[in-house]
Amino acid sequence: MKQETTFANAKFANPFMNASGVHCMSIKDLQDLEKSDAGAYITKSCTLEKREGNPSPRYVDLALGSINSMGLPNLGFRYYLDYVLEVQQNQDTPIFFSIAGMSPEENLEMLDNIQKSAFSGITELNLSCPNVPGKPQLAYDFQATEQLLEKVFAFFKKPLGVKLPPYFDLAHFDQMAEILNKFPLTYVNSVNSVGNALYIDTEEETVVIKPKNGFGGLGGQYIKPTALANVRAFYTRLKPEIQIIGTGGIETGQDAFEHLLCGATMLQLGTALHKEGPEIFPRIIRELQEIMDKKGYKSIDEFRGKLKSL
Ligand code: RRO
Repeated sequence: MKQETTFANAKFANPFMNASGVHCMSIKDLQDLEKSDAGAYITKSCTLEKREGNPSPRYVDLALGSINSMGLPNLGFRYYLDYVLEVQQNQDTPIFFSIAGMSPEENLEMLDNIQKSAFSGITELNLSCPNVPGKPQLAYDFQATEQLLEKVFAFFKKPLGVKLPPYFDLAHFDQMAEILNKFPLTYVNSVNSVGNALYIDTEEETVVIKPKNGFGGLGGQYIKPTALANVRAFYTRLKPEIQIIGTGGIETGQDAFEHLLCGATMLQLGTALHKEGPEIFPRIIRELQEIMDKKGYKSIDEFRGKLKSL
């Protein structure tokens, strides 16, 4: 298999998966992904207690992407933990389990539960939800991020990745990479949506989503160059044991190829999966394969991370 990918010491048929938040809220959604051609899939970021999230409209597809302020709606930690414990019994590839506590303490409590459970998959700690009013994205606070990771790795021994927001300054890449390199992280997932964008309906002279007066996370084509920069910046700064998941603006085989060139190992689809549904997976696998065949690449390892400078 030409797109076979080794990630977190496990083998996946291809690098494609959903981004947490898209098509993964309910067991029905997750079963659709399970049956699809996706190489892996991840659950909706959860909190200890279930949450309704923000008022609708809270997700809008745009010509070049999407804007959302979902506000972390989810069915609660236990719902997803019970689900992943069940599916891991009948599935060879590890499942990804996303958590996004409203406080460091809540994250620590969920991680403690995961550590003590029989869960054998991969945990993603979301440090970058932009949409909960009054709760800043944790990973923009470098000191708080380091303090949390110190507490986490004092007891957490299972594979763990962090979902990061986009950064926009080389000094911030340097500082965050220096912090992340201190810990036995399995991976870094770059990027979450670009927080607090504003999209306007010119005709109506209004915003397009209700929460936060229209401010929401931007995804899709708008953010691909920012996502690629973040993948590349971390790939070139992190120790090689920390793998990268590339997320942001992946809609075609070409987008996937570019993320892989920058150094990503797994690839997550958010906006494009929301628009197209799980049928996107066979299409994008085919498109990536066409590019690889044309260029004569027999495996992704032959070009991963090998972006050339001028
Ligand atoms: O639920 C959301 O509003 C949300 C989350 Br948790 C996230 O991590 N990223 C995003 O764009 N939306």
